[in-house]
Amino acid sequence: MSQSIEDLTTLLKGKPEFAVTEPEPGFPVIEVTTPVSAGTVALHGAQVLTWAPTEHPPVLYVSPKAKMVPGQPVRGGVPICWPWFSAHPEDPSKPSHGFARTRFWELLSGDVDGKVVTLVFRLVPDEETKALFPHDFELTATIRMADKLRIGLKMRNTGDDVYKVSSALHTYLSVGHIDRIQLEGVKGSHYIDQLTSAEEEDVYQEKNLQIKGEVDRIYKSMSSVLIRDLDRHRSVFVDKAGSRSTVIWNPWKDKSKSIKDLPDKGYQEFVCVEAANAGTDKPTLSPGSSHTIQTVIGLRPLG
Ligand code: TA6
Repeated sequence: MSQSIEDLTTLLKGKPEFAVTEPEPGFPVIEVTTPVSAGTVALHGAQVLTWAPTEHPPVLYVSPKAKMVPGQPVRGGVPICWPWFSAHPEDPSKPSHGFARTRFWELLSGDVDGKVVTLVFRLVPDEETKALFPHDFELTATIRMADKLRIGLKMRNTGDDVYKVSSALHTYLSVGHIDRIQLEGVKGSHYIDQLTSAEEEDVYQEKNLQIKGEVDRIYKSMSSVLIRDLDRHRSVFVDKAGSRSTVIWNPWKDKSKSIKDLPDKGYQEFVCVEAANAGTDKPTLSPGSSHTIQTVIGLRPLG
């Protein structure tokens, strides 16, 4: 259950940069307008759904078939995958990508500082999360919108046992056409190919990456990624911190058809470039310790 529209409106009172809406019953969204950009963030999953600099086409992709149903993942924007990335390592019956993206988070604050607008959300355990993940934690998501989009996820172990986590800021980037983009920044790194999950052998990325089929890879890299988008005559950068792995995913034709909340040709309009702690990059949280993963997304000239 989310905070009520009234609670949220009161919390953000007097700040015209924010507006609270409810695109679906029981699914509040905060609309953000800065002097240089605009976006929307759902209380559900503390999920950034949209963001773009003013007068620019969307930077994030949201499937036109995305469903805003409490407890179900929303296909697009920046889902927060935690406390595990992809399938649960021991129990495949547990929800893929953990539960952070399908819970209502608490809005703690909304602040404006010149051109920068900041929203802070928190998620703490309840009976349902304990059944899935028997540990104590406090998650804080800090979302800053200005001429860039900055999302930071701080994960703190508030319990008295040690545990490992994996995570991803699962960013869906909108592109002009998948055939006419090139990804720079992974050349020279190694990756685990999730499509040949038989063995986690490293594959070497010899060149800049063009998407010519289904791609589902965990790159062992701390580098930024630049997506050169020829149709939109722009580049999109994905910087990151606290992350030694970058996931790149596109479902391509066949999988696009099999994903019910994605149009058959949806694969042509996005690529996921995810700041992650995935594969062998799994932080250990000891009691009282914390780890923060961050992604910063923005535009550059095509160059
Ligand atoms: O990040 C890539 C991935 O793990 C793919 O394997 C695919 O499953 C994608 O995430 C989307 O996962 P979802 O559970 O949101 O359908």
